[in-house]
Amino acid sequence: MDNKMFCYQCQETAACKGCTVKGVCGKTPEVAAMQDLLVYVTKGLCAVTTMLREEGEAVSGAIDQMISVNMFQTITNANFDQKAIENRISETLRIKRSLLQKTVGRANLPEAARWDGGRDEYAAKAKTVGVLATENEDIRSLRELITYGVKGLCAYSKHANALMQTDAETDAFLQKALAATLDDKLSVDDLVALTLETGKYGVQGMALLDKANTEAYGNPEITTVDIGVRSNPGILISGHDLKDLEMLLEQTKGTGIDVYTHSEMLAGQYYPFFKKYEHFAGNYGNAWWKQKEEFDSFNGPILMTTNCIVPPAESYAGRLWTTGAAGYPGCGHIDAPYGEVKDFSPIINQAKTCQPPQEIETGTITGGFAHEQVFALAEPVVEAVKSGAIRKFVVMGGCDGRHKTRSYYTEFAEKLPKDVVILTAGCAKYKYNKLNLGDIGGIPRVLDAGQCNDSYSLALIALKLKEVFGLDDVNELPIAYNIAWYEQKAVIVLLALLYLGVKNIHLGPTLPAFLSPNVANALIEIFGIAGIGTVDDDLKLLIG
Ligand code: SF4
Ligand code: SF3
Repeated sequence: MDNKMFCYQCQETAACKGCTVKGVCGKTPEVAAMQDLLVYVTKGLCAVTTMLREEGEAVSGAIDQMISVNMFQTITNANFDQKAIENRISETLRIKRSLLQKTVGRANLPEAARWDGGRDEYAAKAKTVGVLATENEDIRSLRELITYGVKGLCAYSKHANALMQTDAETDAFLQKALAATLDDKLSVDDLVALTLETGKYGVQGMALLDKANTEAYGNPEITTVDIGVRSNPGILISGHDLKDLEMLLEQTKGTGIDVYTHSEMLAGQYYPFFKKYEHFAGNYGNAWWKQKEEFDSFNGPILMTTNCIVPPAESYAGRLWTTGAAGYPGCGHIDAPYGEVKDFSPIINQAKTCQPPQEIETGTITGGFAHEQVFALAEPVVEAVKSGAIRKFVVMGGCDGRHKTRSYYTEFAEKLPKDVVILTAGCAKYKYNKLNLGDIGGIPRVLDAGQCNDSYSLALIALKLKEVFGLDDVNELPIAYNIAWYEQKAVIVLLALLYLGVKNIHLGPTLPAFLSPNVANALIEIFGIAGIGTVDDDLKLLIG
């Protein structure tokens, strides 16, 4: 076998098996290799920090944050910049070198913790440390399931960190979990237990981010968002980082530039804090994978604060900017340490030279149904369930993607009986949020809580309903789960739902390639996880 690379971490992996020549996402073998090495040295650093904690030594917050950003950089579509990734490897090795000296038991650490090397050695080392370095396919599957869940958790931690919120327990856990994926002594059973524990910290990590977001910006509230355009030049902000949105809105005040949200940043529109900015325009476009056409017609600069970047067309590459964990070679990157203001003036100056956005849609969409807003509506919702006006809820959150098979989700939403309400979060909603599915006695049939991390809200809503209806088990609720996944944030959301005891989740459009047949069977047996079938069959199965 002569693979140029091997990556199977996302739903769009080649032939549902693995990208071996070039990523379907556009990742080159060289970038894939450096991401493999970054994951490896970060796991090595985690083995060191975990040992230090066990030996009673403190680990600084700066190191916790570095580990989260390292893992975030390797999430699908986050960072395509080989140099930036190599710099992270060098910096990680530098930090590890000094920490290693402080450990008493360093002779017992795994090879990843002790390995060191110069840049000229990175490529050769990367070849030996990728996913396929673990031979047993079940151990490999569980190691990767944990690693991908932790990547998602790191992304959410990073956003909370940007708002100066941290949770030392979650950081210690995620580092312990990454270190454990290097440990050849752990059995399949040990790794299964660690997978479930990762879900527990997934809940904790999403709770931290929810607290960070709502303390800074208020609780999301019902909001009608314009999807048309205004007449000023604009800046389009995409991704998940609300702190970046705040800084951009602050710096564009009074400049004659409007700020529009794209894809996952749509949720920024729902927070009360951002409504005071008059130049905060509507949402432009759809989910991440449509950006090639939409970024072209937007005409102004685009700021990617996180995943998901599609390799840009020449027509707008000069207008694409990145920040934080995101990166693309040749595109401008703006950053600052946590707690400091990023200087977005190069983007603002560029916007002043650009034409206003070209209109691609008109109308509005409604969202903002995170936990507090839904709790405020609890009475009519509960009444509607009791009277039978609402027969069922179906959670259709998660990710969107470019595969044609994802039209399943549009069709599923369209064909749902009129007494069923969709609960959603993440960019999966773009498959049905413009269908005008109507309302049930004033309750919209699509309740959008926000970003993928706001799946936490959906869990709180389910727990609240369980309490109101006096049920013992969350699975007794009239809620079905038909979740779409694409990248690793969806993996931590899935593990969090499993930890909360949710059963019979349908996951599509395909099951993860990184689940070995045995691991997939275990998930099916223990949790009733299933793939998707035809729309009509699944409607019968899930709705009845
Ligand atoms: Fe392939 Fe997905 Fe990995 Fe990209 S992230 S290389 S598409 S598996
Ligand atoms: Fe979307 Fe990437 Fe996953 Fe955050 S933006 S849900 S795909």
